[in-house]
Amino acid sequence: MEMGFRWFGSNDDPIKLQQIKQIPGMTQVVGALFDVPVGEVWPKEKIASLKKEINDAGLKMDVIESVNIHDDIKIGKPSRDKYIENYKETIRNLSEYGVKVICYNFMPVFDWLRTDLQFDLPDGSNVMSFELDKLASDPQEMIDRVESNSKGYSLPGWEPERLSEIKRLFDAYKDVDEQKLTENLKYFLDAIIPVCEECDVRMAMHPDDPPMPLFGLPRIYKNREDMLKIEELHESKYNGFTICTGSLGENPDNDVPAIVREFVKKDRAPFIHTRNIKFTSKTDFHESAHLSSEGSLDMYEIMKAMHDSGFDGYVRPDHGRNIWGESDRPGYGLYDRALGATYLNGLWEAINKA
Ligand SMILES: [Mn+2]
Repeated sequence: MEMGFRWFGSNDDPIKLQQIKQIPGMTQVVGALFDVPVGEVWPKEKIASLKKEINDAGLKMDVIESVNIHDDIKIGKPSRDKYIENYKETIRNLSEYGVKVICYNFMPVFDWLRTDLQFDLPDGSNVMSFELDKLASDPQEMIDRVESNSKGYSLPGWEPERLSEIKRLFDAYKDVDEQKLTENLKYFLDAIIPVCEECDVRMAMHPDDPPMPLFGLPRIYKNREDMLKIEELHESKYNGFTICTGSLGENPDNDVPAIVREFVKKDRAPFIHTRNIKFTSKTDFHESAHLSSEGSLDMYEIMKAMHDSGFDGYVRPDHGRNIWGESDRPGYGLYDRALGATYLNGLWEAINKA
C-alpha cells in the first residue's frame, strides 16, 4: 500500500508540498493539471514540470486525479472521437512520466454534490454535508450555492466554463439515460483500454457521489451491481475502479468492506479513497474524521478487507474536516487529512503485525 495526498498545485493550493512530505508515511502526491481545459491533450512540458516539483519535494506522482472526460464523450456526440484521441494522447504522455493510475469519473454535469460545504460540527470544525431536503429544485441554484460556499477556491469537477452553460448542458443530456450513458462508457473504454495496456496505465473510475440519480441525471456507478456491469464492458485489469469508501458508503445498503474485498481480490481496484461519513438519516449524512467511532463506516473492517485481499495499490485519505482554525478548500484541509493518513497507516501496521 502506498499513501498519497491530493494536491491542487502550487498556484491554487495553500498547502505546501513540504507540509505533505512531513506527514509520516506519505510517499505520493495525487495531482492533476487544473489549467488544461477538459478535452484537451495534457502537454508533456506541463506534466514534466508538475512531476519535477513533486519529486523535488521527495514525493512521487504515480496517480493522477482526475483526467476529466469531455461531455461530448459522455453524451455520445460525433465529436467524441476527437476528444477520445486527445485522451489517448494524454494517457501516453502521462505514462512517459511514470504515471500508473488515472482516476476519472463518468458523471454527467455534476462531479459530486453536497448541500452544504461548511456544515458546523459541535466541536467547532466544519465539513461538507448532504441533506436531500435541501437539494435545490433548480440546478442553477445548486451551482450558485456551491460556488458562494467554496471560500473562493476552485472545486474539482466544477469547471466554471462548463457550468456557466448549465441549461445547454442539461439539454444536451436530455436523451442520455443509464443505458445510453453505459453504452457511451463502453465506447470510451473500448477505445482507450488498449492504449492503457500498451502504456501500463490503469484506469480507475470513481463512484457517483452521492450514489443516486439527482436532477433526473443518470448515474451508473452506485453499487456492486454497477461495478460488475462496468467490468464486463471491457474485460481488462486496466479497466478498474477507484473505490471511494465515502461515496459508496453514502448508500447504507452498500457493504463497503465486501466491495473492497471482492474487487481488490480480482485486482480491479488500483486506487482507494478512504474516508468516513456519518449518517444523520437514511439519506442524509455529513463527512467526518476518518476514525471509525466518528462516523458510520468501520474503517478497521475496510482496511482489513484491503489487507486480506492483498492490496498493493494506492490509497489516500479523502475529504477531511476543516480544523484548528484553518480555512482551506472545503474537504481538503491539511490537518484532518494528515490525521486521517496517520490513522489509516496505524490501522495498516496493526493489521499487518497481528
Ligand atoms: Mn472520493
